[in-house]
Amino acid sequence: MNIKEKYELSSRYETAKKDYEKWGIDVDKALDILKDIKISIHCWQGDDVTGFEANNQELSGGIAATGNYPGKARNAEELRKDLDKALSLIPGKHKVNLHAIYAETDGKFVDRDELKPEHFANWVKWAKENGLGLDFNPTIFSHEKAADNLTLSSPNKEIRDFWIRHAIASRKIGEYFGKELGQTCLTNLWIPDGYKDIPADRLGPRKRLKDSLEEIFSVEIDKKYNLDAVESKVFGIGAESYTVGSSEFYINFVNKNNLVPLLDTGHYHPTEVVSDKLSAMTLFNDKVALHVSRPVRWDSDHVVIFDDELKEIAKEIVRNDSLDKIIIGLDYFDASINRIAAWTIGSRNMIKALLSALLIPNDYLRKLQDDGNFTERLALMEEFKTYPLGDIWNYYCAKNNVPVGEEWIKEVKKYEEEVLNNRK
Ligand code: RNT
Ligand code: ZN
Repeated sequence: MNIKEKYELSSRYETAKKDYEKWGIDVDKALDILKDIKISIHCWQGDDVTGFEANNQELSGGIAATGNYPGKARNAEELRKDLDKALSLIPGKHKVNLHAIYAETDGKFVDRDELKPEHFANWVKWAKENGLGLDFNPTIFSHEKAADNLTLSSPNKEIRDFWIRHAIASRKIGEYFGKELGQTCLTNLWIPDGYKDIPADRLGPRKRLKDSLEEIFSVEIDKKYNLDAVESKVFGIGAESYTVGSSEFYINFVNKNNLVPLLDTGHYHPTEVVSDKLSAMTLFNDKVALHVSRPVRWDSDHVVIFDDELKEIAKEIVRNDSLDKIIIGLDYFDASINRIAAWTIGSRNMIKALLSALLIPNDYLRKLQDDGNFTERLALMEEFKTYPLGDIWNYYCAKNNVPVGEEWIKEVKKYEEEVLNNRK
C-alpha cells in the first residue's frame, strides 16, 4: 500500500470510528479483542477431504465435495504451502484443524488404528514455526471398515473395536499436539452411522454407539492438552432415514460424560439455526464447539459467506460473553473454485462477522428489549446494518499486515499461476 492509500484508509477509519463512538463503542478495544479470537481452519478444504493415505480411498460417509478445480494439494507438503498462502491473507493468528487421513507415513501403509503422534511430526514442526495451534479429528469414513455407513454402532464387534482403537489413537495425537504446541487441542469425533431406509431397530445402534464412546473416553487424557468433542448430525447421503449420533443422543452423552458438544451449522433441519441453540447450550456446558459451514438446501458444505446467520452466530458469541466458551471451527469443502480462495473467503467472513458483532451496541439493544421497546430495537438493528463496518475491517486487515479489501484476490491468482497450475 502506498502512503496516499494508507492515509485515506486511516482517515476513513477515524471517521467511521466516530459513528460507532456515538453509541459508546470502543473500536480500538474491539480490534484488540478480535485479534485474540482464534478460528480453527479446516485443512480438508485444501484437497476436497481426500487425505494422503498410501492406499487412498474415495470420500465416503454420506458427505461429498463436488467440482474439479485444478491444482489441489497432492501431499502434505503442498497442503501446508497452500495453507501458508491462505493464512497470509487472513488477519490474526489461528489454528489448523487436521484429520487422521493427513498423516505422513513415508509412503508406507499404516492403518488408522495404528496411527501415532510421530505420523504428525511434520505438521507439529510447521505449526511451531508459524505459531499455530492444531486441532484433530479421527477419520471414521473413507475406509473399507466404514463401507456401509456403520462404524462405532456396527453390529459387528470387530468393526466397532477397530474404530474404538482409532479414536483412542486420535485422542493421543491430540494430546501430543496440545503438549507440543502449548495450546489445547480439540479432538472432534464424527461418525457417518445411519440407515438409508426406515430402521427396524433404532435403539440397538444407539446403545452400541454409547458403549463404544464410553470405551473411547474411558482413557484418561489431561484436558489441559486435549479436549474431546462429539458432533451430531441429522442425515447424510445414504443415511436419509436415521442417524445414530443425533442431536439428542449427543446432548445427553456430553452432559453425562463431561465432553464438548460440537454443533455443525449444516446438521439440523433447514429452518433450525445454530445461532438460536448457543445460548441454551452454553448455559449447561463449559465449552461448546462449532463447525461453521453453509448448507444450501441440504448439508452441502458451501463456503461460508457473510450472511445473516453467520452474523447472528457471531452476535451470540460476543454479546453473551461467550468468547472463551465457544470454540469456533470451520467445516466446508468446495472443489469447484480455487481452494485457497475458499479458505480465505470463509475465514475472513467469520472474522468479519465477529468484528461486526463487536461493533453493535449490544447492551443498549438488550435494554430496549427488556423495556419492551421492540420498535426501537428493530429500527436500530436495521440502521446498524449500514454502519461503516467495511472501513473498520479494512483498517484491521492493514493493521494485521494482510491485504485490504479485494486486494487478496490478486495474490491468489498469482499463486494459482505460479504454483497451482504446475500441479498436473
Ligand atoms: C460431516 C461432518 C464432519 C466432516 C469433517 C470432514 O457431515 O460435518 O465434521 O465434515 O469431519
Ligand atoms: Zn462438521
